[in-house]
Amino acid sequence: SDTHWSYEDPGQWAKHFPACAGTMQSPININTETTIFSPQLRPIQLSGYSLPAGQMLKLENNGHTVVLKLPESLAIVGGYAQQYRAVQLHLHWGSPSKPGSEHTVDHKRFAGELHVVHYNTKYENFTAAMTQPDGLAVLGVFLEVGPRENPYYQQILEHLHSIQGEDHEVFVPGFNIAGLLPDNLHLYFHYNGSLTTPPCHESVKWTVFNQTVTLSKEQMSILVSSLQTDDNHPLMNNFRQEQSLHRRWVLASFE
Ligand code: SG7
Ligand code: ZN
Repeated sequence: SDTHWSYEDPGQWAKHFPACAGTMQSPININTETTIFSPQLRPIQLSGYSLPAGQMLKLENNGHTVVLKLPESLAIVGGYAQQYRAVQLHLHWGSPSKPGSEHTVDHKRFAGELHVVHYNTKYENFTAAMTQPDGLAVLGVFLEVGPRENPYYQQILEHLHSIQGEDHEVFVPGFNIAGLLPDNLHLYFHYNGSLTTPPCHESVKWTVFNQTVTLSKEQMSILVSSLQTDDNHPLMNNFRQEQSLHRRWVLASFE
Protein backbone atom coordinates (compact mmCIF):
# COMPACT_ATOMS: atom_id res chain seq x y z
CA SER A 1 0.00 0.00 0.00
CA ASP A 2 0.91 3.69 -0.21
CA THR A 3 2.08 4.13 3.32
CA HIS A 4 3.68 0.74 3.75
CA TRP A 5 7.46 0.74 3.84
CA SER A 6 10.13 -1.70 4.94
CA TYR A 7 13.83 -1.83 5.74
CA GLU A 8 14.16 -4.42 2.96
CA ASP A 9 13.67 -1.92 0.14
CA PRO A 10 14.93 1.55 1.23
CA GLY A 11 15.43 2.34 -2.47
CA GLN A 12 11.61 2.47 -2.75
CA TRP A 13 11.03 4.92 0.09
CA ALA A 14 11.33 8.07 -2.05
CA LYS A 15 8.58 6.90 -4.44
CA HIS A 16 5.91 7.54 -1.83
CA PHE A 17 7.92 9.83 0.46
CA PRO A 18 9.90 12.24 -1.78
CA ALA A 19 11.75 13.81 1.18
CA CYS A 20 13.67 10.53 1.53
CA ALA A 21 15.67 11.59 -1.56
CA GLY A 22 16.61 14.98 -0.03
CA THR A 23 20.07 16.43 0.66
CA MET A 24 19.79 16.68 4.48
CA GLN A 25 18.98 13.07 5.30
CA SER A 26 19.86 10.94 8.35
CA PRO A 27 21.60 8.91 9.58
CA ILE A 28 25.16 9.87 8.62
CA ASN A 29 28.65 8.65 9.32
CA ILE A 30 30.35 11.03 11.76
CA ASN A 31 33.91 11.55 10.56
CA THR A 32 35.70 12.75 13.71
CA GLU A 33 38.56 14.20 11.64
CA THR A 34 36.26 16.75 10.01
CA THR A 35 33.89 17.75 12.85
CA ILE A 36 34.02 21.41 13.89
CA PHE A 37 34.62 22.15 17.58
CA SER A 38 31.97 24.64 18.70
CA PRO A 39 32.48 25.93 22.27
CA GLN A 40 28.99 27.50 22.18
CA LEU A 41 27.42 24.00 22.27
CA ARG A 42 26.34 23.86 25.93
CA PRO A 43 25.61 20.64 27.89
CA ILE A 44 22.24 19.05 27.14
CA GLN A 45 19.98 19.67 30.16
CA LEU A 46 16.89 17.59 30.80
CA SER A 47 13.87 18.35 32.94
CA GLY A 48 11.20 16.00 34.29
CA TYR A 49 12.90 12.81 33.10
CA SER A 50 12.49 10.97 36.40
CA LEU A 51 9.00 9.46 36.36
CA PRO A 52 7.22 7.83 39.29
CA ALA A 53 6.40 4.11 39.02
CA GLY A 54 2.73 5.02 39.43
CA GLN A 55 2.74 6.78 36.05
CA MET A 56 2.12 4.10 33.43
CA LEU A 57 3.64 4.52 29.95
CA LYS A 58 2.53 2.87 26.71
CA LEU A 59 5.10 0.54 25.12
CA GLU A 60 4.25 -0.48 21.54
CA ASN A 61 5.63 -2.70 18.77
CA ASN A 62 4.84 -0.63 15.64
CA GLY A 63 6.29 -3.20 13.24
CA HIS A 64 9.45 -1.12 12.74
CA THR A 65 10.67 -0.69 16.33
CA VAL A 66 9.56 -0.63 19.96
CA VAL A 67 8.18 2.80 20.97
CA LEU A 68 7.82 4.06 24.55
CA LYS A 69 5.37 6.98 24.61
CA LEU A 70 6.58 9.80 26.88
CA PRO A 71 4.57 12.44 28.76
CA GLU A 72 5.03 16.03 27.50
CA SER A 73 6.26 17.03 30.97
CA LEU A 74 9.73 15.78 29.91
CA ALA A 75 11.77 18.48 28.17
CA ILE A 76 15.17 19.54 26.90
CA VAL A 77 15.84 22.85 28.69
CA GLY A 78 19.51 23.41 27.85
CA GLY A 79 21.88 22.85 24.92
CA TYR A 80 19.39 23.86 22.25
CA ALA A 81 18.46 27.47 21.39
CA GLN A 82 14.81 26.60 21.94
CA GLN A 83 12.81 24.35 24.27
CA TYR A 84 11.75 20.91 23.12
CA ARG A 85 9.15 18.58 24.68
CA ALA A 86 9.50 14.79 24.63
CA VAL A 87 7.14 12.62 22.56
CA GLN A 88 8.54 9.10 22.54
CA LEU A 89 11.70 7.04 22.53
CA HIS A 90 12.56 3.99 20.46
CA LEU A 91 15.49 1.77 19.52
CA HIS A 92 17.38 0.56 16.46
CA TRP A 93 19.31 -2.71 16.42
CA GLY A 94 20.96 -5.34 14.21
CA SER A 95 20.87 -9.12 14.35
CA PRO A 96 22.38 -11.66 16.77
CA SER A 97 25.62 -11.52 14.79
CA LYS A 98 25.74 -7.91 13.49
CA PRO A 99 25.53 -4.42 15.03
CA GLY A 100 22.64 -2.11 14.14
CA SER A 101 23.15 1.53 15.16
CA GLU A 102 21.95 4.10 12.63
CA HIS A 103 24.75 6.64 13.01
CA THR A 104 28.34 5.45 12.71
CA VAL A 105 31.52 7.08 14.01
CA ASP A 106 34.49 6.81 11.65
CA HIS A 107 32.47 4.00 10.04
CA LYS A 108 32.20 2.05 13.29
CA ARG A 109 28.65 0.72 13.75
CA PHE A 110 27.58 0.20 17.38
CA ALA A 111 25.36 -2.66 18.63
CA GLY A 112 22.26 -0.45 18.83
CA GLU A 113 21.00 3.13 19.13
CA LEU A 114 18.41 4.83 21.34
CA HIS A 115 16.46 7.82 19.95
CA VAL A 116 14.55 10.19 22.23
CA VAL A 117 12.23 12.28 20.03
CA HIS A 118 11.18 15.82 21.04
CA TYR A 119 9.31 18.68 19.33
CA ASN A 120 9.87 22.43 19.52
CA THR A 121 7.43 24.04 21.98
CA LYS A 122 6.90 26.96 19.61
CA TYR A 123 4.72 24.62 17.52
CA GLU A 124 1.25 23.41 18.50
CA ASN A 125 2.07 19.70 18.54
CA PHE A 126 4.41 17.04 17.15
CA THR A 127 2.56 16.76 13.81
CA ALA A 128 2.84 20.51 13.17
CA ALA A 129 6.52 20.54 14.19
CA MET A 130 7.46 17.48 12.12
CA THR A 131 7.64 19.44 8.86
CA GLN A 132 9.49 22.53 10.19
CA PRO A 133 13.29 22.92 9.82
CA ASP A 134 13.66 23.49 13.59
CA GLY A 135 10.68 21.34 14.54
CA LEU A 136 12.30 18.27 16.11
CA ALA A 137 15.23 17.44 18.38
CA VAL A 138 16.30 13.81 18.61
CA LEU A 139 18.87 12.65 21.17
CA GLY A 140 20.86 9.64 19.91
CA VAL A 141 22.71 7.25 22.22
CA PHE A 142 24.94 4.38 21.07
CA LEU A 143 24.44 1.01 22.79
CA GLU A 144 27.30 -1.44 23.36
CA VAL A 145 27.64 -4.79 25.12
CA GLY A 146 29.23 -4.56 28.56
CA PRO A 147 29.75 -6.74 31.62
CA ARG A 148 26.65 -5.73 33.62
CA GLU A 149 22.88 -5.77 33.27
CA ASN A 150 21.56 -2.25 32.75
CA PRO A 151 18.62 -1.75 35.16
CA TYR A 152 17.12 1.18 33.20
CA TYR A 153 16.97 -0.66 29.86
CA GLN A 154 15.62 -3.68 31.75
CA GLN A 155 12.49 -1.61 32.50
CA ILE A 156 11.74 -1.81 28.76
CA LEU A 157 13.30 -5.15 27.82
CA GLU A 158 11.39 -7.18 30.40
CA HIS A 159 8.13 -6.33 28.60
CA LEU A 160 9.13 -7.13 25.01
CA HIS A 161 7.86 -10.72 25.31
CA SER A 162 4.32 -9.38 25.72
CA ILE A 163 4.39 -7.23 22.54
CA GLN A 164 5.86 -9.69 20.04
CA GLY A 165 3.51 -8.86 17.15
CA GLU A 166 2.93 -5.61 15.24
CA ASP A 167 0.57 -3.17 17.01
CA HIS A 168 0.81 -5.07 20.27
CA GLU A 169 1.06 -2.78 23.28
CA VAL A 170 1.53 -2.96 27.02
CA PHE A 171 1.59 -0.38 29.82
CA VAL A 172 4.80 -0.22 31.86
CA PRO A 173 5.58 1.63 35.11
CA GLY A 174 7.43 4.96 34.89
CA PHE A 175 11.12 5.07 35.76
CA ASN A 176 14.09 7.43 35.49
CA ILE A 177 14.24 7.91 31.69
CA ALA A 178 17.54 9.84 32.09
CA GLY A 179 19.07 6.53 33.18
CA LEU A 180 18.84 5.40 29.54
CA LEU A 181 21.21 8.23 28.53
CA PRO A 182 24.98 8.49 29.16
CA ASP A 183 26.18 10.11 32.41
CA ASN A 184 28.00 12.75 30.44
CA LEU A 185 25.65 15.00 28.47
CA HIS A 186 28.41 17.55 27.71
CA LEU A 187 30.11 15.58 24.96
CA TYR A 188 28.13 15.33 21.76
CA PHE A 189 27.92 15.78 18.00
CA HIS A 190 25.30 18.04 16.46
CA TYR A 191 23.99 18.38 12.90
CA ASN A 192 20.82 19.14 10.94
CA GLY A 193 19.16 16.11 9.41
CA SER A 194 15.94 14.16 9.05
CA LEU A 195 13.71 11.42 10.37
CA THR A 196 15.53 8.18 9.53
CA THR A 197 12.30 6.52 8.34
CA PRO A 198 9.52 7.61 5.97
CA PRO A 199 8.29 10.35 5.72
CA CYS A 200 12.00 11.41 6.13
CA HIS A 201 11.11 15.07 6.87
CA GLU A 202 14.23 17.26 7.11
CA SER A 203 13.16 18.68 10.45
CA VAL A 204 15.54 17.14 12.99
CA LYS A 205 18.30 18.90 14.94
CA TRP A 206 20.31 15.82 15.89
CA THR A 207 22.40 15.38 19.05
CA VAL A 208 24.47 12.20 19.07
CA PHE A 209 26.28 11.61 22.35
CA ASN A 210 29.96 10.69 22.33
CA GLN A 211 29.65 8.51 25.45
CA THR A 212 27.98 5.13 24.90
CA VAL A 213 25.68 3.14 27.22
CA THR A 214 26.18 -0.57 27.90
CA LEU A 215 23.72 -3.47 28.14
CA SER A 216 24.60 -7.04 29.06
CA LYS A 217 25.00 -9.63 26.31
CA GLU A 218 21.72 -11.24 27.47
CA GLN A 219 19.89 -7.90 27.31
CA MET A 220 21.17 -7.19 23.80
CA SER A 221 19.96 -10.61 22.63
CA ILE A 222 16.51 -9.95 24.11
CA LEU A 223 16.36 -6.66 22.19
CA VAL A 224 17.43 -8.31 18.94
CA SER A 225 15.28 -11.46 19.16
CA SER A 226 11.96 -10.61 20.85
CA LEU A 227 9.88 -8.74 18.28
CA GLN A 228 8.24 -9.50 14.94
CA THR A 229 7.16 -7.34 11.99
CA ASP A 230 3.74 -7.30 10.33
CA ASP A 231 4.31 -10.54 8.40
CA ASN A 232 5.58 -12.34 11.53
CA HIS A 233 9.20 -12.08 10.44
CA PRO A 234 11.82 -11.30 13.09
CA LEU A 235 12.12 -7.54 13.62
CA MET A 236 15.87 -7.10 13.06
CA ASN A 237 18.24 -4.73 11.29
CA ASN A 238 15.90 -1.76 11.64
CA PHE A 239 18.55 0.78 10.70
CA ARG A 240 18.92 2.93 7.58
CA GLN A 241 22.17 3.10 5.60
CA GLU A 242 24.47 6.10 5.85
CA GLN A 243 23.22 9.17 3.93
CA SER A 244 25.45 11.69 2.12
CA LEU A 245 26.43 14.84 4.02
CA HIS A 246 26.12 17.08 0.91
CA ARG A 247 26.68 20.67 2.13
CA ARG A 248 26.46 19.94 5.83
CA TRP A 249 29.01 20.07 8.64
CA VAL A 250 28.96 18.14 11.90
CA LEU A 251 29.69 20.17 15.03
CA ALA A 252 31.31 18.75 18.18
CA SER A 253 30.92 20.15 21.69
CA PHE A 254 34.46 18.98 22.54
CA GLU A 255 38.02 19.03 21.09
C1 SG7 B 1 10.56 4.79 14.38
O1 SG7 B 1 11.35 5.90 13.92
C2 SG7 B 1 9.36 5.25 15.20
C3 SG7 B 1 8.58 6.37 14.48
C4 SG7 B 1 9.54 7.47 14.05
C5 SG7 B 1 10.66 6.91 13.22
O2 SG7 B 1 10.08 4.01 13.32
O3 SG7 B 1 9.80 5.73 16.43
O4 SG7 B 1 7.64 6.95 15.36
C6 SG7 B 1 6.43 6.34 15.56
C7 SG7 B 1 5.56 6.97 16.57
O5 SG7 B 1 6.12 5.35 14.95
O6 SG7 B 1 8.82 8.38 13.23
C8 SG7 B 1 7.57 10.34 12.77
C9 SG7 B 1 8.41 9.56 13.73
O7 SG7 B 1 8.71 9.99 14.82
C10 SG7 B 1 11.68 8.00 12.82
O8 SG7 B 1 12.26 8.59 13.96
S1 SG7 B 1 13.81 8.76 14.05
O9 SG7 B 1 14.23 9.65 12.98
O10 SG7 B 1 14.08 9.28 15.36
N1 SG7 B 1 14.51 7.37 13.83
ZN1 ZN C 1 15.08 6.33 15.38
